[in-house]
Amino acid sequence: MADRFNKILVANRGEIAVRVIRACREMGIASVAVFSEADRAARHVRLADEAWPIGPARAADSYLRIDRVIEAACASGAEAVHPGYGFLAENARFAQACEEAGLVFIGPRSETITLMGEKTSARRLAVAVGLPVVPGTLEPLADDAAIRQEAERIGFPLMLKAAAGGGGKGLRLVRSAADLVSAAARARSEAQSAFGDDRVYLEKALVRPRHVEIQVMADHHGNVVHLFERECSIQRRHQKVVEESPSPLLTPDLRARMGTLAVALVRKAGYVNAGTLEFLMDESREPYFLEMNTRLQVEHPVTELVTGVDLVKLQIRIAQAERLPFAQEDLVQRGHAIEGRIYAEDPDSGFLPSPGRILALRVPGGPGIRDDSGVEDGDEVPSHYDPLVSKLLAWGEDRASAIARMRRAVREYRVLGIKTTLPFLDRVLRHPDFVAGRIDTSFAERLGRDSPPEEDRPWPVAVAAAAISAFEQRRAARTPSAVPAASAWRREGRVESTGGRG
Ligand code: MV4
Repeated sequence: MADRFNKILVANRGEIAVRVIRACREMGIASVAVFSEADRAARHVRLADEAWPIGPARAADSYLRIDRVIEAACASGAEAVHPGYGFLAENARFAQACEEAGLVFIGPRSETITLMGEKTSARRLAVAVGLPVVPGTLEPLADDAAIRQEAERIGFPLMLKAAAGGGGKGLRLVRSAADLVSAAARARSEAQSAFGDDRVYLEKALVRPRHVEIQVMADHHGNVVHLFERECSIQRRHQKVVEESPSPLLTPDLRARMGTLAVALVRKAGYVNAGTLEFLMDESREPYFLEMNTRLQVEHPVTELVTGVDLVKLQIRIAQAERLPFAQEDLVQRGHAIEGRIYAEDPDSGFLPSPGRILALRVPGGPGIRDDSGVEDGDEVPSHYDPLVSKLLAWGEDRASAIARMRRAVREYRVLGIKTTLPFLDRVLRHPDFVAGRIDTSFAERLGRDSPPEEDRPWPVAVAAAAISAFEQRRAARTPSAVPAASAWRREGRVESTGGRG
């Protein structure tokens, strides 16, 4: 077995940097934060054992600078680097730069990142192990003639996708042959500017699909397990809003089948560490493999809550060349977990970013609640980065109790100073279609377009004004918990208990 790490550099910011630093602390490993000029006083910087500046606020000049992150890692004496998600997490050149600098990249090998980053090579691998893929091409298409020919074979509607893509970038729905060539030109130029690679391929378009993903974990000794699924259909503009496990849609049989196939792909790829296989499901619940994400995902805590496995600690142990401490048969999904993402965005103004200073913060707690946050009271939410500020999670014995806890916690949450998506989460959690599990990838888009009915608004303007004024009085007086604040909270409690549906 390789030596245990003494020090890990966390190449990220916000809630995920906090999450990794916490895991390090629990394992007795020193943590090194890196920070941009906008993040000098950020929570991840305050929580880490040491912190190194890596450049100006712009991510391209700091968190995306491979040279500066590697330099900080070497200078600090860290033995390993945790990339979190986003930024450099799926950048094969970064993983390679770590390998070359003698640093352990906490994730898969750089060649595996390259293999999965090329969507058509991931599809070819999936086909080779018998995973169902959406009908389409297994190679990028050379020119318009090839695109036309393949499109006729596959049939419309279809999706044009960037070979180097992933997420929503370089994605184009094409409804008919008439739109094909112009759509291809746009997809190519979008892919070129986003990935520096203009290759595209085709897939048959699934209508109103559902998005289900399988978490996998593999060690360096050939042991591979899956940790069941996460349902991620509630997204808007390719931003997930609510995730849960188990998926209300999967049967035990389908779950086992998808898990077994996921494990087969991981083995075939020689994949190591944490990964996620994305699937789309059509109305007949037929799953189709889409792509593999070679990182820890934002929504990993829902898997942690139902399996009891700390995925970040497990990632670190695997990177230390330890063996998986359990076999597939030891894993069970217990109860139900739901995550709601809290973004610094204003749902009442088309989800415009809402950076600024957090003037007051009350984080919910109590039975079954977890809050993974990158901020504290008084912190600044910079405008330069992803607007995700926190993830609120609830665990319950079944889906109904998880929903009830989540609803309770969302209304306990108070954020003053910035707008957040908490009111939108409240609406999702109370929507009859969500409660019934009738969700597909168009659910949140539709909900986000409609303005909420007046009686559904959880925090009337007058109550918010009272809370702000109470907060300001409290701050001026420098006395803890003055009476007006307490009564404002109490009044809202009454509104909730008499006004809510369901
Ligand atoms: C699709 C699709 C329909 N058919 N592929 C969007 C993100 C990327 N990972 C894959 N995406 C999609 N691929 C085929 N063949 C629809 C989407 C899609 C989507 C998928 C999951 C969740 C939300 C979505 C929103 C729009 C489009």
